Amino acid sequence: MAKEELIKEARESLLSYDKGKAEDVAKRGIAEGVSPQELMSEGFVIGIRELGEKFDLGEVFLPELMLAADAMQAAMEICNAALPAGESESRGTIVIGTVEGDVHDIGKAIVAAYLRANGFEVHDIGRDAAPELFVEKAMEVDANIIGSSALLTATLRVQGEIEEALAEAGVRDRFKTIVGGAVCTQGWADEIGADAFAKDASDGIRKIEQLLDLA
Ligand code: B12
Repeated sequence: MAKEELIKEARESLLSYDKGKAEDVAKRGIAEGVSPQELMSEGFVIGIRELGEKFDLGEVFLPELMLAADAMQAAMEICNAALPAGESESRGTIVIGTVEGDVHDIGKAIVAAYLRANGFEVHDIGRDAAPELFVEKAMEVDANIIGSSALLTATLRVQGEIEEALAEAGVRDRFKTIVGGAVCTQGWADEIGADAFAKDASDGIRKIEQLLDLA
């Protein structure tokens, strides 16, 4: 089957909240040589965003969104498992999580998987993570980078609280910070004093490489 057709099917599987179809198309896509990155970014990610727009317009409701998110997660696991293995020597250590009050973790999981595939050591602290947890984990693993994800207007401020928690602990200079998520912008990163903003996973890799002088 043509690549375009598989990618279209990936998108449609989420628009019809069909987990079985999503898993099936992810497996078939990979078996037929479509890159897992492309299947995600051109297929599943576009599908879930289209559904978000429909949710915004009141055309679909939370139960459907939850079903689609479940399907997306299943497909993402299949795609992530097919990503090439990273280099054996770590290129840098990253602590990543979704901020307190926010349960959206699909984007964060994609970024974590891309980072691993690009040779970084990743410590994923999950979702609904308090600012102090980002700081503690970063100190514990002697991270180079702290990455936070926020998808709600109401939880964006927590990314600023991470900056404050780092300053309060007297360790702001020890780490570089990067922020992302649907409602996050470069302007917001500048406002809170984060070192970088990334609009998607590939941009995240690029920005992290720049922050660590690897680019
Ligand atoms: C799926 C989804 C859900 C799922 C989440 C499941 C899960 N496990 O993640 C469920 C159904 C649980 C959900 C719940 C809610 N949701 Co919701 N959800 C979405 C939806 C449709 C897609 C999000 C997604 O997964 N996108 C795909 C991923 C791949 O994209 P992404 O997250 O943006 O990540 C990419 C980049 O942003 C970037 N990135 C992200 N994080 C990071 C971090 C770093 C460090 C870097 C470098 C890069 C990076 O790279 C990623 C990969 O390319 C969005 C719509 C949208 N346009 O985003 C709404 C959306 C975010 N939700 C919304 C809302 C309102 C809610 C609820 C409040 C609904 C309710 N009434 O209860 C609850 C919130 C619960 C909570 N406390 O968190 C609103 C937020 C509006 C706002 N401005 O605040 C949105 C925008 C929908 C809408 N248009 O109204 N949601």
